[in-house]
Amino acid sequence: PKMTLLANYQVPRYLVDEALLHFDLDKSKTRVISTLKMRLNPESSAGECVLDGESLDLVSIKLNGKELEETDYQLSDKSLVISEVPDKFELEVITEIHPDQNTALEGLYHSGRLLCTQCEAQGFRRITYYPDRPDVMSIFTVTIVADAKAWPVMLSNGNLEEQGQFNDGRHWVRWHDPHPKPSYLFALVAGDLYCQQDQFTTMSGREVSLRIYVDPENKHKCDHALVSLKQSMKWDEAVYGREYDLDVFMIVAVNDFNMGAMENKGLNIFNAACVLATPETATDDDFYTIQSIVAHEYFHNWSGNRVTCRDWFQLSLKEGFTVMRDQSFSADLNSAAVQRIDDVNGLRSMQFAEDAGPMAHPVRPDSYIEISNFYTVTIYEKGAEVVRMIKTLVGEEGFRKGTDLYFDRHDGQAVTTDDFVKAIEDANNVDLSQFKLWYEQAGTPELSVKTHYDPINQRFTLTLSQFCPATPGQDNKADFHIPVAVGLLDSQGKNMPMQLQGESTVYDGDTRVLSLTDSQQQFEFIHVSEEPVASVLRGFSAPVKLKYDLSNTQLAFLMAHDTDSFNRWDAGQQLMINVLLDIVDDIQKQNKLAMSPLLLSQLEAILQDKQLDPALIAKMLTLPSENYLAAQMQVADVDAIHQAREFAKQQIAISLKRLFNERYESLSQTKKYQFNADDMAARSLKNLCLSYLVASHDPLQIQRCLRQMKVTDNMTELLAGLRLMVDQAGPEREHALRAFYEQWKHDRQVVDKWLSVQAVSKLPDTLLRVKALMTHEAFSIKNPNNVRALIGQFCRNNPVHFHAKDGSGYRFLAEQILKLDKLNPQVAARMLGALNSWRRYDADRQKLMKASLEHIAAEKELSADVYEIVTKYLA
Ligand code: DPP
Ligand code: ZN
Repeated sequence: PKMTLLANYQVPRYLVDEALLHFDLDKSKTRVISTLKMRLNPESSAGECVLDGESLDLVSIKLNGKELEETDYQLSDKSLVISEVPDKFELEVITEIHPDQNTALEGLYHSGRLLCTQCEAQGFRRITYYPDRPDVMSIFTVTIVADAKAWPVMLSNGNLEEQGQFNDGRHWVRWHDPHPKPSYLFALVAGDLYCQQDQFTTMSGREVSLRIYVDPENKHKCDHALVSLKQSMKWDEAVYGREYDLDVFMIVAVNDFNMGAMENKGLNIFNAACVLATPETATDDDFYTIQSIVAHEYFHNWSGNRVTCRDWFQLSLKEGFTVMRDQSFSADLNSAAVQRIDDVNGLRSMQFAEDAGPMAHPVRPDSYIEISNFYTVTIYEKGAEVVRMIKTLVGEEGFRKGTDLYFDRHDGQAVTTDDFVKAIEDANNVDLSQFKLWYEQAGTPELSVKTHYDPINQRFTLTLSQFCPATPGQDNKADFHIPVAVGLLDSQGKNMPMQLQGESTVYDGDTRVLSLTDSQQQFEFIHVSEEPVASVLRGFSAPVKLKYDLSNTQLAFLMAHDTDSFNRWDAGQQLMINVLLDIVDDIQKQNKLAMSPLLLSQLEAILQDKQLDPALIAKMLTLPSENYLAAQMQVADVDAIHQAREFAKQQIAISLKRLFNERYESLSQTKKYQFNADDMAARSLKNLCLSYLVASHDPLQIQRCLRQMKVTDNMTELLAGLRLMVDQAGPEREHALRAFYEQWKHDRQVVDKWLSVQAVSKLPDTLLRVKALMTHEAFSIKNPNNVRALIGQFCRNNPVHFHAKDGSGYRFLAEQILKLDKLNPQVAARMLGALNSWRRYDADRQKLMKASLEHIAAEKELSADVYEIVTKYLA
């Protein structure tokens, strides 16, 4: 497989002004007639015309109406090259494809009872020969012909222009999308689908018809997504001034889907799990995620579709920006503090690991072998942080001015991250040239903080310094421009006035943003009447690792008093990490274990706080995950971490049992399920209390858990109960699992949860169970959601069993990857991520993991997807 380099970018030689596609749809053999109106790009010069194409049966080619001879073109398994073309021409290519044999789920494929497409990034070339790159934008008109009984609904992008019947039982439709778009945004869906409709009136008064298409058995599951869609449309008008631009907006739910969802113009296609929900079948987390994914895909209509990417190295142009937009949407509609905590938690546990490992790459990468491997947490989540920092630097209003200019200047174009930054600079008259290193340099910078208080002169000095470790291909890093939000707290926990040396007035506000641009800088605060505790990196103002040696007492102080809710939570997390790592140390030294009374008293105070949002209480009482703890150690000791966390959890449970009990009972009054911030907060705290009560190892609490499962009206509480039950060996566990399955076996979304909870069980026979479940009727290795629920959860979220000392977890993963690679390379490559941090474990485990990686690498016919990752891991 070969490497593609950003440095080799060249403009396309031929452009496509119009693409007329005709589909004769059939499950096993679909005929595609593509008529392209092409011309020489004025920025290029004439030469051979290269079209991408993979897994296609070529039937015929006509150039300006004349059939081409085999000597006029060269065909390979990746392209069709026509040696000579005029400057302006019409090309007609007929191909045949086989949707029911497409297990990779790229291009046109068959899923359940429907046919659908996935074209991002390079799936369109599996439908027809085409310059399949995002900087070729064309106007698409799509005609679909198929048997009317088998395929009653036939959809594509844009507006429906015409439709009709033939008298042989077939029917046809024609869709026209007036907005020029790259091929990756093309979509087609056909099937016997139920449609739920609604309406939205845009800010300029246009009526848009909203439609969600689902399998008929899911017709009761569309309400939440429709509400979310209307919320998104309204929010994008209010916050970014962006209005929708077609008469219809459609969403289709599909059971077999590699990603979460796809923003095809006017026709979003969703993984069913990311759109369908009822209180009985989906948890609060599902409702929350669905709201944000519906928003994300909708927001792409501007950040991605109207203004798209020049090439795939610019992927974060649309993804980073759009994630940042969906995160602010969720923060506005729900609890901003909880949203920030969850975003940062995800970033630290996933992206920091990626940035510290063998696949580390910049937000704008400069090379790839397989672009599908770059739909990463770095492109998405770190990319979102980078855009968020820009907003922090230019302020809310300045950011809006910048995005207005960006959308205005580049509407209908395929552009770069440089163009994005330039628009913000031009609108605000600022220089972001140093800041742009965030796009170019990989790795997580470390931000070190030192403080000094001079009581005589009442001066407080904050010394900030930065360092970024080397990453593959980047040994030396230049200094970043890091926005550091700080506040100073007095001994009462009140924010103190801030005035820097050289400033004539006191800063107006509790938090101010300092810009660190050198490797080390001092910030001198004057008129500081007592020694403060500095609250640094408030709201997590930059994606860095904070090195700030606060004592446990100072952390406890911030945990109790910081007015920045993110930093308040984070101080608690740091305190927990300190305590847990001490316990790990005691385990390694075989010392007697003890729980920190300081942490216990802090947790007690939080649990008793009646003013604090219950959702925040739940977050503050949640111990850092085993994976995140592992990332804090030089050599990750999986078993000791597990033991330490279990020990701490039990100690907290026993000490605070009365309070957990009271809170649980007070939150238990039965109330019909509603998805709103208050009720969600109450359920999250209630379930957290239950998990601690069960951790106290009091058998009565198991009964309480079973009772919750019995009386509840919603999946949030039912699943929380089941999750706790799967860690309890015995007949009650088996009964609970069986009953759950019997009740829900008709529902794929729920069955995936049933698979997941079993995959993350702490009980010793978990791997055997997982293997057995792979032969269960509920599991198919061809379904990505099944694979992620069972294999993915086991390998990523069950560290003690995945990292079993005998290597059984690693061998299991390798075996599954080799099997999956033959079916679906994207899913196979994703699963490999579980071995990303393999060099951070002890020598024995490293050896075993390496052996599994080598076993995979030895396979002769690996996909480019798996090949790229496995060779980078072993490099
Ligand atoms: N469907 C993916 C997303 O929306 C890729 N564009 O992020
Ligand atoms: Zn996206």
